[in-house]
Amino acid sequence: MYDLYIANKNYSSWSLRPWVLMRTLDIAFSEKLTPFGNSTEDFATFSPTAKVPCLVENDLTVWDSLSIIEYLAERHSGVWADDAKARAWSRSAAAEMHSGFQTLRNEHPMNVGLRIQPTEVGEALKKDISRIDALWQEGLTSFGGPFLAGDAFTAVDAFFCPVAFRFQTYATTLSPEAEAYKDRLLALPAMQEWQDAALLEPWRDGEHEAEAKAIGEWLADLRSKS
Ligand SMILES: N[C@@H](CCC(=O)N[C@@H](CS)C(=O)NCC(=O)O)C(=O)O
Repeated sequence: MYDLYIANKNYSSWSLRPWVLMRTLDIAFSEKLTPFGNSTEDFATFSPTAKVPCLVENDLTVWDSLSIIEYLAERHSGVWADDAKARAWSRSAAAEMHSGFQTLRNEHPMNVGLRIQPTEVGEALKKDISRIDALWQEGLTSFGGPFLAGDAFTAVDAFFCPVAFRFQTYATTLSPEAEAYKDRLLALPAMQEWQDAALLEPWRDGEHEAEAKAIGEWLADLRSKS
């Protein structure tokens, strides 16, 4: 049995990747959630980088969302597409997401429960959004959809699940194809489960909240008040 260490579902975009993949592929795990804000030392008790996500299986610790997903791919079918071309494309797109889109990460952080009207969307952010839109259209067109690498949800979709929450929060304008794909990700049972849990979380992390306040007008805060 795996232990998957994650942080708040409302904020932790990196945690969502392996979580949504494991849930959707029915890979059993025990969730270990440590909220932000206690101290990073908490994360250091289970993670060598003091960051989440982190996967533990017996005496083996695997850290970083990309290596967790590759570890799972060695042990479970369906993590990446069966078709070699779709698999190569998926790894390229996932790698691009893993190491890029810094402006999107910084300026439109994941905050599942908020709906925000951004004060401004600068050129660098527009460039990140339009590249993601183009990537999504390319995957859907090349491999036939409804997911990026074909008819099944795989790791490349998991890499973009946090982006779907970001686009929902900031009502990002997308092409019709990308909009439909975003809605498809948001409607997945695992994404609904993550969102429902995020909305019920009682914790508010000062740094994440201040970051969200600076972005623009809060149109709605759907998180539980208690
Ligand atoms: N590249 C890492 C990034 C992990 C990461 O930055 N995680 C954030 C949470 S979403 C974290 O643990 N932050 C705590 C900190 O930086 O102290 C991955 O893919 O797992």
